[in-house]
Amino acid sequence: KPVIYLKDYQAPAYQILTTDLRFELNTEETLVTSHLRIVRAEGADTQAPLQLHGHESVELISLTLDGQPLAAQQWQREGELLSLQALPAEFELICVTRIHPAQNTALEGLYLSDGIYATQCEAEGFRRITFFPDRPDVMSVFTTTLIADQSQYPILLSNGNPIAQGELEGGRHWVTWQDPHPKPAYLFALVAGNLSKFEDHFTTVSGRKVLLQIYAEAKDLDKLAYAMDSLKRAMQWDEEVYGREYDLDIYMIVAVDFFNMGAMENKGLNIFNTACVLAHPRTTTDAAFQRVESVVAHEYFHNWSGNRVTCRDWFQLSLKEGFTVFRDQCFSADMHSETLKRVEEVSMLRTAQFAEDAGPMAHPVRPESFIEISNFYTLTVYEKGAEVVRMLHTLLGPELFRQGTDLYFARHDGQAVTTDDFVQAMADVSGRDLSQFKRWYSQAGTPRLQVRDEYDAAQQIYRLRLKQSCPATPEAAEKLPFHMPVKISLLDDEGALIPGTQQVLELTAAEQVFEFTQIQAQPLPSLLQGFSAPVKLDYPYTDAQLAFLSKHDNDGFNRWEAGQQLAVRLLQRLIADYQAGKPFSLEARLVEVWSSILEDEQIDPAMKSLLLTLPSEAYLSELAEVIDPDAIHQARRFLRQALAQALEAQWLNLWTAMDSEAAYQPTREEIARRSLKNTCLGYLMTLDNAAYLALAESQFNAADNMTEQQAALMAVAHSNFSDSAAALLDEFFHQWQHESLVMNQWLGIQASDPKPGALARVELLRQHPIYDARNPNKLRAVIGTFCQQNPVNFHALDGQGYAFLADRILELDRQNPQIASRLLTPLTRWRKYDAQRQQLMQAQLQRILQEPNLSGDVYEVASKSV
Ligand code: BAL
Ligand code: ZN
Repeated sequence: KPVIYLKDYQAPAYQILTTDLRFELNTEETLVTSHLRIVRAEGADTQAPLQLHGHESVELISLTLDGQPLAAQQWQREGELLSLQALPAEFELICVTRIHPAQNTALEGLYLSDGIYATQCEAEGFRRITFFPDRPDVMSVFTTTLIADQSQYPILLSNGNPIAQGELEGGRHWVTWQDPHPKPAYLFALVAGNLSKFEDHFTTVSGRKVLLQIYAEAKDLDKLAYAMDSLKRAMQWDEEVYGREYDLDIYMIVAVDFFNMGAMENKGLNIFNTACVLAHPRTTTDAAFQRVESVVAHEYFHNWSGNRVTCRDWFQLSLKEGFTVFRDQCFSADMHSETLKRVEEVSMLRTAQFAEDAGPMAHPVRPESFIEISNFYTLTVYEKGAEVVRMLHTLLGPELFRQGTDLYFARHDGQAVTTDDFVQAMADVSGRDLSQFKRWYSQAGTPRLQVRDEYDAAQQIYRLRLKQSCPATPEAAEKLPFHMPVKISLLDDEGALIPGTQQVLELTAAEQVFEFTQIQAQPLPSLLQGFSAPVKLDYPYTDAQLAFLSKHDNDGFNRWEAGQQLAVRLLQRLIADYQAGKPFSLEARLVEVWSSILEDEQIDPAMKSLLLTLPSEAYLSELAEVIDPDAIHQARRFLRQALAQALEAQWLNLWTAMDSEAAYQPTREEIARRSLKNTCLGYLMTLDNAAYLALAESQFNAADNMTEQQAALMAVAHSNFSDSAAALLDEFFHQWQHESLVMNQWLGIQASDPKPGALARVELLRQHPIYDARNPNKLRAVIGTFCQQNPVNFHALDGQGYAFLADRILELDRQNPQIASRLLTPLTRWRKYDAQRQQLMQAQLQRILQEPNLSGDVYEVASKSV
């Protein structure tokens, strides 16, 4: 496949006014008839060909132009393009194609998920259904008729409103749907199956009553209430916070078990991975409840940020994704806690996105080129893209930002636009020059922000010297300075905010000095509050200052951050000790900090749980110059165990205090209580003490909810009590074997077990009857978890983990290239490891590249990585 460049963008020569589709769904094949009304775009060359996209799997049955079969010399099919020549300015094209959904294992286009027909058309799946200009800047009004067997497929859904239906001979029936809003093909969807539904209503701000329906298999009907509740809260939030009202009479969500992504925002008919919609206290953890809430909201918010205003081309993907992630982040923060949410977002950004930005697939938020667009549904486009929107919000303030989004939606409603258009709306309402700010969209890499300070006691002047730089990334070696909002406060020696010093410094030059006058004594700076820019901060805090800030910082995020950085330093010293062959020892300072956190009754339990959680192995790996998976694992394990031992009575007291007989509730307070209880259990279980094994088993047995049951299972399964681990895993299996999503947890807990021999255990899991190598959720639970969340085993020096992953990639590439390419990520990070591992990982990448018919997806990632 060729490389596609942003600089080559050309507006389409033809627009599609209307698209009428007719699907005849049969067991062996599906016949698709598309009837398009087409006009040449104003100003386009009269000789311009019409270019339709069609995947090689689509069989072309017939093509008719204005009622006449198309002459052979008038069309040409080459690769994915079907070009039509010598066309009138306006015409009708009828195209009949045959496709085979039952054989579609890639899960792009139309496929069967456990007997349910479903589609996934973003980014380029529609071309697997019929020939069409499959690009987001071609928008048309769709009318869709579905015909299928009535008993097997009683429910037939597509975008928009149902306008007609009827029965046919032979037990078949049909339904026609019409979507009045012009849309690109990537937002098309259909669903056919035997589904049950959960219904509700929402009355919009202008008084329109919208029918809300969530469809799932009958057995899951009791797991839909939370998604429905989340949807209604999201609809109301978008009216209140962004002034956005829903625009159809019906909003549908369908849950399917086979899905490459989390969910998809098809107009009026979202299709969801069951993992992002089903929720029930008995089978779903609190974390998964929150994920359901945020994904439901995310897809709903796309109705404006993505559907009403869409992307001109796929380089602009972050226009809708970065903005919509920012919107869903703020929604979740409003529903729960701003600080907790921010800690979660930053943790993910700093571990996974920073690693991506430092690796061979690093790309700007608005990439310049790609081979396969599905490789660019990345943390950079999504999460860093959201940080960029957040920085605009910080720079403009909430009122101007809202004026900016109002202008953006009003100006571009019904259009396909660019990230420049988004920033322009912000510039227009604020009167600010944001041209330098746009470098956040065009330059990849994580900037480094160095801060140094000096205090002039005689003049009572305090100066902060900010210096920024950005490492080279594949698209550019030299980087220009970013426009960076750096939120700060100055604290006095009691920890109180020095009046007037909380502000947003705007760093625009490579180096800049900011001066604060009338500062009566040397202050302590709290820097980058709320993580106001996605950068790596470097300021020489002492351990004592970090301990102080962890108690007194006026910013909740920075209180957490100070404790984390203190733990990071300690862990880094332990890692160095391990590498030097020195015995581990526990430093008193961390014990004191942890002890005071444990005892502090002012700290909310959710925050306490976060504060007491050590930095992850993934974050320590990201910070390391050369990743030593064994040293990182052993150091962290030692510190956890040492803290458990040093503060044993306190962990147990707190576990007891957090234990409760009360029935499960999904409230903020109860989520916090369970989280802290599980954190305490995790520490206690590191002690290899039979009394705590009994405690964990009692928590497992007493739990009326998955959050406590699963945490207890994980603690026991990963412990050295092998017999108990096996017995509990078995009990859990028998309790939940009919719940596919719970079985994913069961698989994941085993795949992430750091004890030796993990690969052999993973091989057994792959043979287990509940495993299904065609189901992306199962692949992620076993292969994804082993390769990404079990570093000490995956990176074993015998190289078998690497060979295992390469084997899986080569198998999967023929079946589902998107998932294959996604799972390849750990091998692409070889440069961060020692010479021996580098060589082993590279050898596997080379092996993959030698495969003759590699998909564009895997080829792009592997070739950019070697
Ligand atoms: N548009 C793909 C799925 C999502 O980001 O919502
Ligand atoms: Zn999205």
